[in-house]
Amino acid sequence: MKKSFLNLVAVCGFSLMAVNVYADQRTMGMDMAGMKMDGMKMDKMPADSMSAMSLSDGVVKAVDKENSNITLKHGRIKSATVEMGPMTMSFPVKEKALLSNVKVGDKVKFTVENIDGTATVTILSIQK
Ligand SMILES: [Cu+2]
Repeated sequence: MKKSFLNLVAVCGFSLMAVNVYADQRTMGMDMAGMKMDGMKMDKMPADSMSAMSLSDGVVKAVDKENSNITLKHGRIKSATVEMGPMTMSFPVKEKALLSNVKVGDKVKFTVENIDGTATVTILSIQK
């Protein structure tokens, strides 16, 4: 349930929408008494609801599909959970599928979030 919820937020990109989905899921979770999920959801929520609004610019320097890793020369990053200046560095991606169409040299817009202490690319879109 957590995974599909995160995907939905990433796709819809509207924080208001995300809050509504969150409210529904939370109610549902409480109805299914005994499911211990409220604390986890509450921690995750602020980052997810804001991530779509904080895209950064980057240029792809390397793609490592096997290890779900991408190297980006990036501009300033300021997402809900990650902030850093411009540099070239590699990031793990949240889902392998994010790398399916991207090539070295592509310009991208992306979002990085702190997932379990690691700056991870959660949204990646290729700019034409
Ligand atoms: Cu960096």
